[in-house]
Amino acid sequence: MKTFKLQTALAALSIVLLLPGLALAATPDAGLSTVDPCLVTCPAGDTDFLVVVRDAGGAVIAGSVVEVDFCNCAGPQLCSPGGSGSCPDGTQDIAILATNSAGEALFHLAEGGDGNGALVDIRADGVLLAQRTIKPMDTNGDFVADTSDFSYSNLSNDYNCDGAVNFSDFAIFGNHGSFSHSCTGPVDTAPRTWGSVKALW
Ligand SMILES: [Ca+2]
Ligand SMILES: [Ca+2]
Repeated sequence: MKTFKLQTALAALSIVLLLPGLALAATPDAGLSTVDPCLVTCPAGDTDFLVVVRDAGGAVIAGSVVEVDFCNCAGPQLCSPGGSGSCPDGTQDIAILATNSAGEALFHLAEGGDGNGALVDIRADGVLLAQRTIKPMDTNGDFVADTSDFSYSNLSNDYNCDGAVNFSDFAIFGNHGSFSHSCTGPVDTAPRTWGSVKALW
């Protein structure tokens, strides 16, 4: 009898443990998920781009695989050796990160160039959440942000995405371009396996 009770208890416990798994299988909802309105990048990878993934009920999804996909942009965009995913042209220009328990994926995208205005796709578990154009500190694509990259006539320098380039944008740019920020390391934003960490050494 005791064995039966133990088995019953273990079965009930298994069901409880499986419930969070059911939540992980929820489908991301583009309308209720949140994607930062501005995709601001710097080769040094010291800007933030936040994605919060929610399902159709508005609940956050933990463990959702979020992709920031630069494949529509011609040529390499992410600092060498690139992101976690490959594009059809062979570049490693897809950054991948899983959401935490709050449904958040916070990217620090080490990137150069404005992608010629091409749209960057942001997906979660394969669902397209939004598209953004790049607002890069390095507008001329030499993977260095310096004073040659800012112009009041270039909308790529609109770092607060208000539709105009003015001193507010220059103030943001100054924290990067004034210091000649360049690529400082791998851009890979996905959690590394021990094997890939060892491969770096
Ligand atoms: Ca540059
Ligand atoms: Ca602006």
